[in-house]
Amino acid sequence: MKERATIEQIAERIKRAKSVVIFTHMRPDGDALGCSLALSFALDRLGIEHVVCDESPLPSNLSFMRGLERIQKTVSIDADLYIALDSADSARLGALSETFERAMKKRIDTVNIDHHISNPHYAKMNYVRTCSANCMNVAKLIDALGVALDKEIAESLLAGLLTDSGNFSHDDVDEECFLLASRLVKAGADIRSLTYNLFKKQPKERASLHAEVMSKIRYFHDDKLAVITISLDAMARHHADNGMTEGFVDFPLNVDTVEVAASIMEVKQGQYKISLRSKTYADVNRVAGVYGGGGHVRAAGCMLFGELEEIIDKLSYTVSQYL
Ligand SMILES: [Mn+2]
Repeated sequence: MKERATIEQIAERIKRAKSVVIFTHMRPDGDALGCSLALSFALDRLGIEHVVCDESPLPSNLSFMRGLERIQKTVSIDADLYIALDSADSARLGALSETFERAMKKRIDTVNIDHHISNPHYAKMNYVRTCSANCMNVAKLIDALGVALDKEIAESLLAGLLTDSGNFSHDDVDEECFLLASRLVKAGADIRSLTYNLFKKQPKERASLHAEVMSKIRYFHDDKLAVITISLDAMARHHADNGMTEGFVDFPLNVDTVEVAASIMEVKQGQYKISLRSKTYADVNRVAGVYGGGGHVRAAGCMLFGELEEIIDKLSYTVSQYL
């Protein structure tokens, strides 16, 4: 039942569909929304009835994306084709995974288009190709459907490509990324506004909290470890909420001498959430592991309990073992 399919075979199946449901993963990011909306715009051009479904509330930082209003929480049409995009397994669809799994047993065809190497080919037709962003796979599909790139499609695809390639900075960025970006810009995508919305825009509360936190970076071990602390008191004074500290830890990591950066965020009195990043060699997954946390070699986290200065001492000692 579970087959590999070519993009052309999937395009043919879509053209024969009476109606389609497009699914993407829970807590969607720019790539998930970008490739889903781009395919939705392409199906509009072909006059194919469809809906786009995602179980999660849409992230406020992506509210600038065009077409978000078409995303529904549940399947409202009787479709003969279900397409999952950017979802490494069907469980990633969250509450909608049951709907997708059930379709496999009914007479509804399922398609899985993804770029994660771990994807187990969970649909009837599967196109899994490792690349920077799933928008690169969906761009191929839109080409195979014979739909020309226009501004709406191009901006959706470029939002995804920028997001998952880390603004063209990750290891897997290759010639194909730039060739696609070039086509998307030619088709009318506004790279300046996309880059601003995805990577630079912030509320003033975040800017002032950022300034205070970064003015107090502490360095240890010949400036190879940098530590920032974010207290509940500072959050309250700047009227900031938790989501606003996203990305704070990258700032001390970019200091030229620093190999490991740690952000220590107060969750409640005596409890701190630690985020760790490393630049080139230190394994912060193992640092976090010492305290029951984990993650990846370059990015990991854990929870620590106690008094702040004791926590900094402990953490600093543990990090020194990996520097
Ligand atoms: Mn992705």
